Amino acid sequence: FDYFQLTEVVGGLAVPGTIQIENFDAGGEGVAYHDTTVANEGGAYRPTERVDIAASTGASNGYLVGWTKLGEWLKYTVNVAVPGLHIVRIRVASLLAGGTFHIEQDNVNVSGTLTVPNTGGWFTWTTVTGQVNLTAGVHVLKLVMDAVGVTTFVGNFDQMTLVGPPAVAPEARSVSSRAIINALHSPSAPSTGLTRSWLVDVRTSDDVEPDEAGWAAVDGDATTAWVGQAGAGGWWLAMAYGRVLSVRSVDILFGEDSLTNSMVLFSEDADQWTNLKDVPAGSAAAARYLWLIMPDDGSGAVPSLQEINVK
Ligand SMILES: [Ca+2]
Ligand SMILES: [Ca+2]
Ligand SMILES: [Ca+2]
Repeated sequence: FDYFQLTEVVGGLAVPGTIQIENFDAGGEGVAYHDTTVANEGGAYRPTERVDIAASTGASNGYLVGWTKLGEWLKYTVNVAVPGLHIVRIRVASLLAGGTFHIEQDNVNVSGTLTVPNTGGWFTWTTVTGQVNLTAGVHVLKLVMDAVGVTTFVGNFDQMTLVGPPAVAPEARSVSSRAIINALHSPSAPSTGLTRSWLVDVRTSDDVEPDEAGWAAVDGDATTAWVGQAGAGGWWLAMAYGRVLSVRSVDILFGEDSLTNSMVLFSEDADQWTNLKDVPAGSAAAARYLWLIMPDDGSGAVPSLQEINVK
């Protein structure tokens, strides 16, 4: 056995960040988790806990939580850095159609119903994506199993990644104060995107103020790129425009070896965000803010964004 060494997590697991499902809180049955069978059915990692953990080479950290049944739950004490919308990505697997689950913060359902799809195998992983609105500070997240699938289990769970909102919400700034930017984004300049001239602010997860690096991803020059600094949990790049735009597509030119798994959210107020992929084909999104999110895929790759074209 690889015996689990519980290291005290001062202030909770970091959010944004990635949480291994097998790293649920200490405290045992009824306190840190509820599991319907006394044994750890997989026998791995934390053999004295009831939670069913299996060693699996394809799972992040080498372990998964399986044998998940109706009513079971797991708690994670977390420290949320920035309040607001977070993208949650849960890595799951199921031989056939799985069941449903949800995520609570301090016993309030914040995710709505999430479903484990048929991934074709117990060790064939996919990522289920949802949105959760979180309160900042030290709180308890709870992963709750709601219904089993045809397999009689909810599914296998590997890890959960939470990507946070921009620490500083993008705000419209005067283009005129940025001579170079103004030139690059002037309506008369060559432009592949109709909205380039309205772009007034770019912020990134590098959290540098003022954050000029992100402009390399929108300067109309594919030879320059924003390369995200190495970090845990994921990266984001937020763009603010001087007015509400009609956005039909966002084309992203990635650099070599870039992380490419990304999601684009849009908003009129930088408060309520909608996934661009949820906009029906042929329709336009009313967007003043765009928020590109790239979760860490564990491969060591970082995002390299040569150009983002909004059309
Ligand atoms: Ca058990
Ligand atoms: Ca179980
Ligand atoms: Ca894991």
